[in-house]
Order: sequence, then structure tokens, then C-alpha cells
Amino acid sequence: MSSKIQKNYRTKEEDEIQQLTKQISKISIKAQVPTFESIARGISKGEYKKIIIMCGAGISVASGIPDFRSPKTGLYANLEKYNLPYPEAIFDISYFAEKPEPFFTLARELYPGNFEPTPVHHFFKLLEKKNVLKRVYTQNIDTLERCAGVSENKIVEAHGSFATASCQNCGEEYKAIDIKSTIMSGKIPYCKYCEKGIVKPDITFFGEQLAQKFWWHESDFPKADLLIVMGTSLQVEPFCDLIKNVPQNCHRLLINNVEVAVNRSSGYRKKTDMGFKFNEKSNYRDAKKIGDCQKSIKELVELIGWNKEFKKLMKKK
Ligand code: CNA
Repeated sequence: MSSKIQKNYRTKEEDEIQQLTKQISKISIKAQVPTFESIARGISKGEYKKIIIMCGAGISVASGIPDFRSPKTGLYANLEKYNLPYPEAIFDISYFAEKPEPFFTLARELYPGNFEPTPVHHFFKLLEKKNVLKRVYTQNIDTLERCAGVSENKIVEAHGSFATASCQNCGEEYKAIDIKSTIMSGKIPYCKYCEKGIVKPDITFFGEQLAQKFWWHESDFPKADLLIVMGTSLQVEPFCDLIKNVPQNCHRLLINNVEVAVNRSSGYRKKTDMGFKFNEKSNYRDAKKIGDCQKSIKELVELIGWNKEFKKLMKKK
């Protein structure tokens, strides 16, 4: 009898403990799910020391360079004048070998020197100054990270950039400035050494090897404690797959004007099951800030409490 009472009593106690544990674990899981605001607090308190940025064309739109895929304003929506068989042809290496003119016409519009870095680019520099920037992985070719003063060893231009160029025939290397006047005058730059090959800016075209530095991700990403993804549709492989390479406990923040890498039907989640899980119960590490990235970064800086330095940095340029 007594043992039965005790057993019942224990069972009740166990039940209560179990219920409490459940509640606590719910609370702590909830508390752990990061938000834009909690991440700002974390940066402010120095809790994130190895921040990796992954960014794309959206961060440079404010400087006047259109992105690829924004409906109406993106480059792909405005390529009629180039008379291309398909939009990506403008960056396709086999198409370029036959018809380099469309690329050089576009290059004239995008050439470095014509654009200023945006607040987002200056934010990267601020992270570097604060010693918390592990690396910026950019898909952009506009060199605006460099223009904002981010050190070269902190930038991985995964798809190359206009900063250097090389002869398609003999491999002779050139600096952007060496071929700028030819490109700007509407001509195609030919190699002055072999006199045969076209000098192509070292941008990675579809069908070409990625920049060597891209492979730094193998040692960088496993060390990250915060990943910020900004201004990219995360559609270009293998770059887009990098978001899965940070540690399981690394917070991931998307700052973009639309959600990306969440859609199972797009195949993204099917392939890696590592897309963002903002809207799922199982989410414990993904946060998002949907809207204009320039506005969001200014808000983030304000929340962190770095406003004064940020403004100083932007004036300095
Ligand atoms: P994308 O596919 O055009 O995606 C851009 C993303 O940014 C989209 O999700 C947009 O919704 C979003 N976006 C646009 N403007 C803003 C804004 N103001 N605030 C927040 N989000 C915004 O471009 P990706 O970079 O994803 O694609 C990779 C390509 C683009 C790379 O190979 C680049 O070389 C190429 N590209 C680079 C540049 C550049 O260097 N500035 C310009 C155009 C294309």
C-alpha cells in the first residue's frame, strides 16, 4: 500500500518535473532563437568574434549598379539591347569566345571607378576595425568592398573582379587601369604582347573555375560564430551552398528585400536541407530582416551603438 502511494507520489512528482523540464526547454529554445535585435545586442557585447559575410549584387544597387534578378530593374530584365540568345550568355565563356562585344558593352557600364561604396560596404570595414570580421565572401565583381577600405586579405571575391585582367591566349596579366581606356572607348582590348588574345577582366564566367581564394571557405566557415547573408538571391552554385558550412550553433542572419533559400520546391532545401528555417518550429539559429539592406544596416549599427564611428568612417572615404 505504502509503496503504491509512494509510487503514485513519485509518478506525480516525475510528471511535474517532466512538465517543468518541457516548459523550461521551450523557454530556453525560444530564448536562443536569434532575432535581428538580439544579434545586434550580441555584436555590441562582443559575443560574436568571427563574423562571416556572404553578399551579392543587392548591396551595390544603391551605388547605381543594377543586380541580376530583381524584376524590372535587374540586368537580366534589361538585356534586350544586347540581343543575347539567353540572359546568362553575357557571362558565358563559350559565348564570349565567339561574341565578346555584349560583355564589353556591359563592362563599360560597370567598370570600377564609376561607383561609390554604400553604407553596407562601410559596415564591413567597421567590422574589420572592431576585429570581429573573419571574412567577406562576395559574389560582386565591382570591387566596392576594396573601395570601402576592407583589407584585401579580408575579402574573397568568389566570382573574381574587374581589378585584374588576363589575356585569353597567352595568359599575360593586366591591371584594371591598363585596359580601362580601351574598354571605355568602346573597343575590345587585345594583348599587347601576343597581339592575338582578348584581354578579359578576371571575372568568373559560367563555365570557368572559381577564384582560388574561394577555397578559403574550407577553413573559414567551420570557425564562424555569426553568418550574415546580404543582397543575394543565393541562386548561383557553389557559392549558395556555403551557408550550410558554418557550425550547427552558428547564428545566421539574412538581410535582403525578399526571403531566399527557404523554398523546398525550388530544390534548395531538398538538396542540402540546410536552407534558412525562419518560419519553421525547428528553427533555433536563423534570423531575418526583410527590407532594403542599406536601411537595415543603418538600423543594425544604431542598435549596436556604433553610430558615431560609422558616420565618421563614411565621411572619411
Ligand atoms: P541577384 O540574383 O540579382 O540577387 C540580388 C538579390 O538582392 C535579390 O534577392 C534582390 O531581391 C536583393 N536586393 C536587391 N536590391 C536590394 C536592396 N536594396 N536591399 C536588399 N536586397 C536587395 O544577384 P546575386 O548576387 O545573388 O547573383 C550572383 C551574381 C550576380 C554574381 O555572379 C555577380 O557577379 C553578379 N552581379 C554582380 C554585380 C556587382 O558586382 N555589383 C551586379 C550584377 C550582378
